[in-house]
Amino acid sequence: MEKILILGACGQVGSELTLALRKAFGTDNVVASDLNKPKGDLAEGPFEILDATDKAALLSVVQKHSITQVYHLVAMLSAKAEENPVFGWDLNMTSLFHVLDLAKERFINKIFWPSSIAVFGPNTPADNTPQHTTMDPNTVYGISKQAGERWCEYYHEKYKVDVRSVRYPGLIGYKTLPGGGTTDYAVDIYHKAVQSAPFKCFLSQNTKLPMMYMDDAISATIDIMQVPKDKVKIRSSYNIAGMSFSPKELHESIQATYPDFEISYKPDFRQAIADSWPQSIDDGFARKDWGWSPKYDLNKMTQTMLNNLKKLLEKVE
Ligand code: AKB
Repeated sequence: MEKILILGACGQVGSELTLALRKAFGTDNVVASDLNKPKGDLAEGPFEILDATDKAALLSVVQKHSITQVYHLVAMLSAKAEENPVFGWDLNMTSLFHVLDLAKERFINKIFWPSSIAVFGPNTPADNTPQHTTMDPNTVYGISKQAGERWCEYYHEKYKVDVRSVRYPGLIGYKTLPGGGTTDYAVDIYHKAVQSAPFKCFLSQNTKLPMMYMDDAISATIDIMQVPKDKVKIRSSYNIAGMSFSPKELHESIQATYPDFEISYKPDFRQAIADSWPQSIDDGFARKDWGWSPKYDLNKMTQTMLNNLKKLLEKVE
Protein backbone atom coordinates (compact mmCIF):
# COMPACT_ATOMS: atom_id res chain seq x y z
CA MET A 1 0.00 0.00 0.00
CA GLU A 2 1.31 3.45 -0.95
CA LYS A 3 1.68 6.03 1.85
CA ILE A 4 1.39 9.62 0.71
CA LEU A 5 2.88 12.80 2.20
CA ILE A 6 1.58 16.21 1.09
CA LEU A 7 3.85 19.21 1.62
CA GLY A 8 2.00 22.52 1.79
CA ALA A 9 -1.32 20.83 2.59
CA CYS A 10 -2.99 23.96 3.99
CA GLY A 11 -2.59 25.92 0.75
CA GLN A 12 -5.05 26.50 -2.09
CA VAL A 13 -4.30 23.22 -3.91
CA GLY A 14 -3.12 21.24 -0.89
CA SER A 15 -6.31 21.55 1.11
CA GLU A 16 -8.44 20.18 -1.75
CA LEU A 17 -5.90 17.60 -2.93
CA THR A 18 -5.49 16.17 0.59
CA LEU A 19 -9.22 15.49 0.87
CA ALA A 20 -9.39 14.01 -2.65
CA LEU A 21 -6.43 11.69 -1.97
CA ARG A 22 -7.85 10.63 1.40
CA LYS A 23 -11.14 9.78 -0.32
CA ALA A 24 -9.34 7.78 -3.00
CA PHE A 25 -6.69 6.01 -0.91
CA GLY A 26 -7.98 6.08 2.69
CA THR A 27 -7.50 8.74 5.35
CA ASP A 28 -4.75 6.87 7.18
CA ASN A 29 -2.68 6.56 4.01
CA VAL A 30 -2.46 10.31 3.39
CA VAL A 31 -0.35 12.41 5.76
CA ALA A 32 -0.87 16.16 5.36
CA SER A 33 1.86 18.57 6.40
CA ASP A 34 2.34 22.31 6.53
CA LEU A 35 4.03 25.07 8.52
CA ASN A 36 0.54 26.08 9.69
CA LYS A 37 -1.95 24.17 11.82
CA PRO A 38 -4.76 22.44 9.89
CA LYS A 39 -8.34 23.73 9.95
CA GLY A 40 -11.68 22.02 9.30
CA ASP A 41 -11.72 18.71 7.40
CA LEU A 42 -7.93 18.74 7.00
CA ALA A 43 -7.52 18.14 10.72
CA GLU A 44 -9.47 14.90 10.47
CA GLY A 45 -6.54 12.75 9.45
CA PRO A 46 -2.80 12.39 10.01
CA PHE A 47 -1.07 15.77 10.08
CA GLU A 48 2.49 16.95 10.75
CA ILE A 49 3.74 20.49 11.29
CA LEU A 50 6.68 20.51 8.88
CA ASP A 51 9.09 22.99 7.32
CA ALA A 52 9.83 21.52 3.88
CA THR A 53 13.18 23.35 3.75
CA ASP A 54 14.39 21.31 6.76
CA LYS A 55 15.69 18.08 5.26
CA ALA A 56 16.22 16.27 8.57
CA ALA A 57 12.66 17.05 9.66
CA LEU A 58 11.33 15.94 6.28
CA LEU A 59 13.22 12.64 6.43
CA SER A 60 12.01 12.02 9.95
CA VAL A 61 8.34 12.43 8.86
CA VAL A 62 8.96 10.20 5.82
CA GLN A 63 10.43 7.47 8.04
CA LYS A 64 7.89 7.86 10.85
CA HIS A 65 4.98 7.24 8.45
CA SER A 66 6.79 4.90 5.98
CA ILE A 67 6.01 7.39 3.19
CA THR A 68 6.37 6.15 -0.40
CA GLN A 69 5.07 9.15 -2.38
CA VAL A 70 5.37 12.91 -1.89
CA TYR A 71 3.15 15.62 -3.39
CA HIS A 72 5.29 18.75 -3.12
CA LEU A 73 2.99 21.80 -3.13
CA VAL A 74 5.16 24.28 -1.25
CA ALA A 75 5.80 27.44 -3.28
CA MET A 76 5.89 31.18 -3.12
CA LEU A 77 3.75 32.36 -6.05
CA SER A 78 4.55 34.97 -8.69
CA ALA A 79 3.48 38.28 -7.13
CA LYS A 80 4.76 37.50 -3.65
CA ALA A 81 8.10 36.20 -4.94
CA GLU A 82 8.66 39.47 -6.83
CA GLU A 83 8.48 41.20 -3.45
CA ASN A 84 10.76 38.63 -1.76
CA PRO A 85 13.07 37.39 -4.57
CA VAL A 86 15.76 35.70 -2.47
CA PHE A 87 13.32 34.08 -0.06
CA GLY A 88 11.05 33.00 -2.94
CA TRP A 89 13.91 31.38 -4.84
CA ASP A 90 15.25 29.70 -1.72
CA LEU A 91 11.89 28.29 -0.59
CA ASN A 92 10.93 27.04 -4.05
CA MET A 93 14.28 25.41 -4.85
CA THR A 94 15.48 24.11 -1.46
CA SER A 95 12.29 22.22 -0.76
CA LEU A 96 12.33 20.70 -4.27
CA PHE A 97 15.94 19.53 -3.93
CA HIS A 98 15.17 17.88 -0.59
CA VAL A 99 12.35 15.86 -2.11
CA LEU A 100 14.32 14.96 -5.26
CA ASP A 101 17.21 13.83 -3.06
CA LEU A 102 14.93 11.69 -0.87
CA ALA A 103 13.87 9.89 -4.07
CA LYS A 104 17.44 9.64 -5.33
CA GLU A 105 18.41 8.10 -1.96
CA ARG A 106 15.38 5.73 -2.33
CA PHE A 107 13.53 6.83 0.81
CA ILE A 108 10.51 7.52 -1.42
CA ASN A 109 9.59 6.16 -4.84
CA LYS A 110 7.37 8.77 -6.52
CA ILE A 111 7.05 12.58 -6.54
CA PHE A 112 4.46 15.05 -7.79
CA TRP A 113 5.72 18.62 -8.15
CA PRO A 114 3.70 21.28 -9.97
CA SER A 115 5.22 23.67 -12.43
CA SER A 116 3.31 26.63 -13.85
CA ILE A 117 2.54 28.64 -16.98
CA ALA A 118 4.98 31.09 -15.35
CA VAL A 119 7.82 29.11 -16.99
CA PHE A 120 6.95 30.98 -20.20
CA GLY A 121 8.09 34.51 -20.91
CA PRO A 122 7.76 37.52 -23.20
CA ASN A 123 9.27 35.76 -26.23
CA THR A 124 7.11 32.65 -25.91
CA PRO A 125 4.32 32.40 -28.52
CA ALA A 126 1.32 33.62 -26.50
CA ASP A 127 -1.47 31.78 -28.33
CA ASN A 128 -1.81 28.05 -28.05
CA THR A 129 1.64 27.96 -26.44
CA PRO A 130 3.34 24.71 -27.46
CA GLN A 131 4.80 22.18 -25.02
CA HIS A 132 8.31 22.76 -26.39
CA THR A 133 9.04 26.38 -27.21
CA THR A 134 11.02 29.48 -26.22
CA MET A 135 11.01 29.84 -22.45
CA ASP A 136 12.43 33.07 -21.05
CA PRO A 137 10.59 33.65 -17.75
CA ASN A 138 11.30 37.04 -16.21
CA THR A 139 9.82 36.53 -12.75
CA VAL A 140 11.53 34.90 -9.76
CA TYR A 141 8.69 32.40 -9.53
CA GLY A 142 8.89 31.58 -13.25
CA ILE A 143 12.67 31.20 -13.12
CA SER A 144 12.36 28.88 -10.10
CA LYS A 145 9.72 26.78 -11.87
CA GLN A 146 11.76 26.55 -15.05
CA ALA A 147 14.90 25.60 -13.11
CA GLY A 148 12.79 23.10 -11.15
CA GLU A 149 11.60 21.50 -14.39
CA ARG A 150 15.17 21.13 -15.60
CA TRP A 151 16.20 19.55 -12.30
CA CYS A 152 13.23 17.14 -12.31
CA GLU A 153 14.17 15.94 -15.78
CA TYR A 154 17.83 15.68 -14.75
CA TYR A 155 17.04 13.56 -11.66
CA HIS A 156 14.82 11.34 -13.80
CA GLU A 157 17.52 10.86 -16.47
CA LYS A 158 20.51 10.46 -14.15
CA TYR A 159 19.03 8.82 -11.06
CA LYS A 160 15.80 7.23 -12.37
CA VAL A 161 13.70 9.36 -10.03
CA ASP A 162 9.99 8.93 -10.83
CA VAL A 163 8.97 12.58 -10.74
CA ARG A 164 5.81 13.76 -12.48
CA SER A 165 4.62 17.29 -13.13
CA VAL A 166 2.04 19.50 -14.82
CA ARG A 167 2.19 23.23 -15.52
CA TYR A 168 -0.76 24.65 -13.57
CA PRO A 169 -2.51 27.65 -15.10
CA GLY A 170 -4.33 30.05 -12.74
CA LEU A 171 -6.41 27.86 -10.41
CA ILE A 172 -9.90 28.77 -9.25
CA GLY A 173 -11.83 27.12 -6.45
CA TYR A 174 -14.34 28.17 -3.81
CA LYS A 175 -13.01 26.26 -0.80
CA THR A 176 -9.84 28.24 -0.13
CA LEU A 177 -8.28 31.53 -1.14
CA PRO A 178 -5.03 31.61 -3.08
CA GLY A 179 -2.25 33.88 -1.87
CA GLY A 180 0.42 35.83 -3.71
CA GLY A 181 -0.43 34.93 -7.32
CA THR A 182 -1.09 37.03 -10.41
CA THR A 183 -4.17 35.01 -11.34
CA ASP A 184 -5.74 35.41 -7.85
CA TYR A 185 -8.12 38.12 -9.08
CA ALA A 186 -10.16 35.37 -10.76
CA VAL A 187 -10.96 33.88 -7.33
CA ASP A 188 -11.50 37.15 -5.43
CA ILE A 189 -13.95 38.42 -8.04
CA TYR A 190 -16.46 35.62 -7.26
CA HIS A 191 -16.34 36.42 -3.53
CA LYS A 192 -17.15 40.06 -4.26
CA ALA A 193 -19.98 39.08 -6.64
CA VAL A 194 -21.84 36.97 -4.05
CA GLN A 195 -21.33 39.69 -1.42
CA SER A 196 -22.86 42.23 -3.86
CA ALA A 197 -19.70 44.33 -3.50
CA PRO A 198 -17.94 46.05 -6.42
CA PHE A 199 -14.64 44.55 -7.56
CA LYS A 200 -11.41 46.43 -8.28
CA CYS A 201 -9.25 44.41 -10.67
CA PHE A 202 -5.46 44.68 -10.60
CA LEU A 203 -5.21 43.54 -14.24
CA SER A 204 -6.55 45.41 -17.27
CA GLN A 205 -9.84 44.31 -18.81
CA ASN A 206 -8.45 42.50 -21.85
CA THR A 207 -5.63 40.58 -20.14
CA LYS A 208 -6.37 37.03 -21.19
CA LEU A 209 -4.71 34.23 -19.19
CA PRO A 210 -4.92 30.42 -19.06
CA MET A 211 -7.07 29.29 -16.09
CA MET A 212 -8.53 26.08 -14.68
CA TYR A 213 -11.25 25.07 -12.24
CA MET A 214 -9.83 23.36 -9.16
CA ASP A 215 -11.58 20.01 -9.73
CA ASP A 216 -9.85 19.70 -13.09
CA ALA A 217 -6.47 20.55 -11.54
CA ILE A 218 -6.98 17.92 -8.83
CA SER A 219 -7.93 15.33 -11.47
CA ALA A 220 -4.83 16.15 -13.55
CA THR A 221 -2.66 15.81 -10.45
CA ILE A 222 -4.06 12.47 -9.35
CA ASP A 223 -4.29 11.10 -12.91
CA ILE A 224 -0.66 11.76 -13.83
CA MET A 225 0.43 10.06 -10.59
CA GLN A 226 -1.68 6.97 -11.32
CA VAL A 227 -0.71 6.19 -14.92
CA PRO A 228 1.98 3.57 -15.55
CA LYS A 229 5.52 4.99 -15.60
CA ASP A 230 6.08 4.45 -19.32
CA LYS A 231 3.12 6.69 -20.22
CA VAL A 232 4.83 9.69 -18.59
CA LYS A 233 7.14 10.61 -21.44
CA ILE A 234 7.82 14.21 -20.42
CA ARG A 235 9.70 14.48 -17.13
CA SER A 236 10.11 18.25 -17.05
CA SER A 237 6.40 19.18 -16.89
CA TYR A 238 3.30 18.82 -19.08
CA ASN A 239 1.25 21.70 -20.47
CA ILE A 240 -2.37 21.33 -19.34
CA ALA A 241 -5.19 23.65 -20.37
CA GLY A 242 -8.65 24.31 -18.98
CA MET A 243 -9.97 27.62 -20.33
CA SER A 244 -8.71 31.12 -21.15
CA PHE A 245 -10.46 34.39 -20.38
CA SER A 246 -9.90 38.06 -19.63
CA PRO A 247 -11.28 39.96 -16.59
CA LYS A 248 -13.89 41.49 -18.95
CA GLU A 249 -15.07 38.05 -20.11
CA LEU A 250 -15.16 36.77 -16.52
CA HIS A 251 -17.18 39.84 -15.49
CA GLU A 252 -19.68 39.15 -18.29
CA SER A 253 -19.98 35.51 -17.27
CA ILE A 254 -20.79 36.58 -13.66
CA GLN A 255 -23.25 39.21 -14.92
CA ALA A 256 -25.41 36.43 -16.38
CA THR A 257 -26.35 35.74 -12.71
CA TYR A 258 -25.59 39.11 -11.10
CA PRO A 259 -26.44 41.70 -13.81
CA ASP A 260 -25.61 44.64 -11.51
CA PHE A 261 -22.16 43.38 -10.54
CA GLU A 262 -19.63 46.17 -11.09
CA ILE A 263 -15.94 46.03 -11.91
CA SER A 264 -13.29 48.75 -12.17
CA TYR A 265 -9.71 48.37 -13.38
CA LYS A 266 -6.56 49.59 -11.67
CA PRO A 267 -3.60 47.61 -13.04
CA ASP A 268 -0.58 47.38 -10.71
CA PHE A 269 2.82 45.62 -10.91
CA ARG A 270 1.06 42.30 -11.56
CA GLN A 271 0.05 43.56 -15.02
CA ALA A 272 3.65 43.20 -16.27
CA ILE A 273 3.77 39.63 -14.93
CA ALA A 274 0.51 38.74 -16.68
CA ASP A 275 1.71 40.39 -19.91
CA SER A 276 4.74 38.08 -19.96
CA TRP A 277 2.60 34.93 -19.76
CA PRO A 278 0.71 33.00 -22.47
CA GLN A 279 -2.95 33.60 -23.28
CA SER A 280 -3.77 30.01 -24.12
CA ILE A 281 -2.01 26.65 -23.92
CA ASP A 282 -1.65 23.67 -26.25
CA ASP A 283 -1.97 20.56 -24.07
CA GLY A 284 -1.80 17.97 -26.87
CA PHE A 285 1.02 15.95 -25.25
CA ALA A 286 -0.85 15.50 -21.95
CA ARG A 287 -3.99 14.44 -23.84
CA LYS A 288 -2.07 11.94 -25.97
CA ASP A 289 0.32 10.52 -23.34
CA TRP A 290 -1.98 10.04 -20.33
CA GLY A 291 -5.48 10.96 -21.44
CA TRP A 292 -5.80 14.45 -19.94
CA SER A 293 -9.09 16.23 -20.61
CA PRO A 294 -10.73 19.05 -18.58
CA LYS A 295 -14.43 19.13 -17.66
CA TYR A 296 -15.03 22.81 -16.89
CA ASP A 297 -15.41 25.80 -19.21
CA LEU A 298 -15.90 29.40 -18.05
CA ASN A 299 -19.67 29.35 -17.66
CA LYS A 300 -19.79 25.97 -15.92
CA MET A 301 -17.09 27.16 -13.52
CA THR A 302 -18.91 30.45 -12.88
CA GLN A 303 -22.15 28.66 -12.00
CA THR A 304 -20.32 26.24 -9.68
CA MET A 305 -18.36 29.02 -7.96
CA LEU A 306 -21.37 31.29 -7.46
CA ASN A 307 -23.67 28.52 -6.19
CA ASN A 308 -21.14 27.23 -3.69
CA LEU A 309 -19.96 30.62 -2.45
CA LYS A 310 -23.58 31.68 -2.00
CA LYS A 311 -24.26 28.59 0.13
CA LEU A 312 -21.16 29.29 2.24
CA LEU A 313 -22.21 32.91 2.71
CA GLU A 314 -25.73 31.86 3.78
CA LYS A 315 -24.23 29.52 6.40
CA VAL A 316 -22.21 32.39 7.92
CA GLU A 317 -25.17 34.83 7.94
C1 AKB B 1 0.39 32.69 -10.00
O1 AKB B 1 -0.43 33.51 -10.43
O2 AKB B 1 1.50 32.98 -9.55
C2 AKB B 1 0.00 31.23 -10.05
C3 AKB B 1 0.49 30.53 -11.28
C4 AKB B 1 -0.04 30.89 -12.60
O3 AKB B 1 1.30 29.66 -11.18
N1 AKB B 1 -1.42 31.09 -9.94
